[in-house]
Amino acid sequence: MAMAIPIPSRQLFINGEWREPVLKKRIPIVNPTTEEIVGDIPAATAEDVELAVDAARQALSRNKGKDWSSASGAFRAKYLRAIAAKITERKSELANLETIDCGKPLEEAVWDIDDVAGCFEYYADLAEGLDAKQKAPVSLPMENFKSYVLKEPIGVVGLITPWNYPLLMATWKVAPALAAGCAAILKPSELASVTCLELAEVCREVGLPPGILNIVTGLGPEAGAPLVSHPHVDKIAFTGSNATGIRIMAAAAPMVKPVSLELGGKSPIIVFEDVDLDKAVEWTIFGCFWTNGQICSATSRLLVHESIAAEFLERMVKWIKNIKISDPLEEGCRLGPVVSGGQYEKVLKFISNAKSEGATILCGGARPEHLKKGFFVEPTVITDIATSMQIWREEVFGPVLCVKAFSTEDEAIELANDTRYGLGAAVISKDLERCDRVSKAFQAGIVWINCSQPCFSQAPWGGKKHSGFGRELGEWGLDNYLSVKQVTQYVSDEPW
Ligand code: TXE
Repeated sequence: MAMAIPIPSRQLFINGEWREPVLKKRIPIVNPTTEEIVGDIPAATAEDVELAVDAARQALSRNKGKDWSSASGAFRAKYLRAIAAKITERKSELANLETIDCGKPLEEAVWDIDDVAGCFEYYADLAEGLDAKQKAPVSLPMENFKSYVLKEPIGVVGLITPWNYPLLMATWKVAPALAAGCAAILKPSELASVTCLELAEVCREVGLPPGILNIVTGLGPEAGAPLVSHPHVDKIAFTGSNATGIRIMAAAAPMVKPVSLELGGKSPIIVFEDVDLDKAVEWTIFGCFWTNGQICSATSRLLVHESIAAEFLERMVKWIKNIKISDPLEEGCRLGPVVSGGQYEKVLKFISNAKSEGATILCGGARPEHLKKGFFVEPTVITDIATSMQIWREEVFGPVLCVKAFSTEDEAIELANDTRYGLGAAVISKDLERCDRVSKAFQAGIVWINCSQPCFSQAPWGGKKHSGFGRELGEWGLDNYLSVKQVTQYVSDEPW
């Protein structure tokens, strides 16, 4: 088993320096595996947010012409690559910290940190590519005019992130924002900020110009809300709950401040009758129980064809019984604790509500008997579900899979789309024409065929309906932080 490493004691990161919060408050860090307090993080308030926004503003107006936003993309790319290199250098330490902080299996945390480095590298490439795309001509129908487009950084951006992939979700925002030439203030989740504070240390070590990335940890209403309502923050990018997303959108509205929102989901996975059963079982389990079920795109509603449903469920339950649930630092662990006591209570409440509404708990549904401490919930499969039940309609954000059988493709699609959310959706079938039809019919921003959850920095990520709007990753992720300026010139000597 890997040894837990001590959590570094950090301050807020403002203007390239560590800075104690003005009100000197701190928030304890609880290890979800042991329920012990293992450190604390600084708790920023509006006073600290003010300093961070000011630092970001100044960073963009310093050395006009040679500053971060007007320098070449190649200049910014050097820093992004240096950050990626440092992160790779510290990979095992960062993964260990992530596991202690949020409870995800160490092996998964290692993959996350690899993805973090990869994402910084990817946006370094796109930053370089931006240089060639400046002054992109627009063809006009009149010869006496010529027009081109400038892509300019939006300015100072506020990035508010969740706890399920603490450093990776921060990176999905920080890397493109910096690549675009913005200055950023990152507000990670108070439930898992440790690795984001280490990102601050990485930025300090690589000599990122002061004020370009500021990191203010703290509670949502105390540190997040002032960022949203600050008149000098030009854009907010948010990943988190639907309720908080709505609050953020409302708070940004009076300033006509752009927001991009990624708000979770209740994603379906459709398994047709022609599948290889074991492969389909594996993807279904991976799609729902990966990261302890705490994934915004988790395919947590299984729709399985009635002709294979009984056999499929039998194999799935057998498979689930072999999932190793343990201290996430232990080798081979596949399921650790959920992130906090609050989340643990919430998940168990969802399960007990499902029971009282008449659903059947096919397996799991409680704390594993062999673990007396920690916020552990067994992988849970629920059947006999009516579409009116809470468990079918609301995001659980824990290891809980809902199952319904279907008889026709149309019925499967109708059930799949029977949700206010629209983030991910998966279809498993050997009939690729059918997969194609179903992909088009899904009301979702991300569709997986014959898999569930793989995610690449190059492909767009985001949802429809109540799952939010705006796309992260890929070129779309960079566009999130750029504004488009049309420049049109009259080029004729003739009078107009
Ligand atoms: O989320 P919040 P929480 C879902 C999941 C989970 C539930 C609650 O169902 O059980 O949300 O988790 C900051 N102004 N998801 O409470 O509140 C907050 O500090 C500005 C799905 O952690 O949405 C944190 O940094 N910011 C999700 C971030 O918002 C505010 C991932 C997310 O917290 C704020 C996480 C405010 N008024 C939870 N209030 C996904 N889509 O992946 C809070 N915050």
